[in-house]
Amino acid sequence: MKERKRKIIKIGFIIIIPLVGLLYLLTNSNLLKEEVKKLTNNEIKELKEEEKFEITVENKNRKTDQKREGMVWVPGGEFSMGSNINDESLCTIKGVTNDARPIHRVYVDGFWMDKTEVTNKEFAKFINATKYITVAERKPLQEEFPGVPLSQLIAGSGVFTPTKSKVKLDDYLQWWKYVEGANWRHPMGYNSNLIGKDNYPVVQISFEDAVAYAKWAGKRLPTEAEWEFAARGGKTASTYTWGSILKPQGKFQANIYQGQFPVEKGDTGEDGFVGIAPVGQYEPNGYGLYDMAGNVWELVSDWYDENYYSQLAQNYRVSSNPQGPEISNYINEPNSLQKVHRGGSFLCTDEYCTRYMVGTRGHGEIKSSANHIGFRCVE
Ligand SMILES: [Ca+2]
Repeated sequence: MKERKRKIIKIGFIIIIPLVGLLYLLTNSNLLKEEVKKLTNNEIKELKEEEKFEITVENKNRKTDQKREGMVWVPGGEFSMGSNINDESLCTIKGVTNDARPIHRVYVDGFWMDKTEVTNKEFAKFINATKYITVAERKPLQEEFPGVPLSQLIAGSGVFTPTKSKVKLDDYLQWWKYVEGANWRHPMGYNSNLIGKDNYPVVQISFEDAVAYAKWAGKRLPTEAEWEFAARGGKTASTYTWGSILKPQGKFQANIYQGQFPVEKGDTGEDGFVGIAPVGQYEPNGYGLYDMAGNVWELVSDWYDENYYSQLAQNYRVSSNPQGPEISNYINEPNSLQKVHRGGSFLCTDEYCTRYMVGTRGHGEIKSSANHIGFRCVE
């Protein structure tokens, strides 16, 4: 069983860790049998040779007529999307950031966006009003996971569990555990709670939970293109949401991870926080948005397809309001339905998974959740 899990998931989970997705992977889903058009290696090489960032051109129609509480106006416009960062040092997997290439030209309309990730306090209002039950709180059904023994069908979610000693960073199951009873109310399991954490981002949220919240709030999730336009804050080609230097004047700009990963007491909290932080603790970006890098990953509406950027670059000079591919396509887990996640988390380190770099991408299984994944909304 353990060997099978390792074999099936060895690459994708290192990026996002969809632990509930483990259950899905052990079933024989045939949901993704459709052929997706693939570029040849030569075509991809040509696209990459041409790739470059061009200047961001914002729309002029800045809305000032009406304000939205807790939101800022993102003007939209035309920008260069993606990343050409050398992948060798990221996530210890060669080629892992090729999904963010080539850099391609995209236009998005303007939109309102939440200044911060949705907090526990905000999510609690939604739960109180609707009595909604999140995916992690539901007992997985036998018909959903026909290959999984009944004893393993327990409600829970993924929790980062530091290792006792230094480990090789090639198997995330060493530090990610499926914990019974872990959900948004108990992010680390039964023994954890939200006391004093009203202003922390809600976590242990799966895609459908985020969509349900957004609908209740009269909002929606951003597309991946909207998210990246917003995260760049009007800047062109910068590596981070705040610029091109990780620590300008020696000052951290986001809650990420310093120290030995993923060891117990390894997180030194040099940036001010060991583990997750309340929202809005660092300077906002050019649009007044907080925490677009680090703290928690953010769910967006697009399906994940590692070749999507190549397809857009091949088909359009400028892709207008791209909504993502029609269905997910991830070669390492062809039977897993994956959504895009963006921004990295408090667990991202320069040693492992530097996805706080603004153009890079993450992804995770649609039903899964973990204690480093949250979201924010747009309208
Ligand atoms: Ca930190």
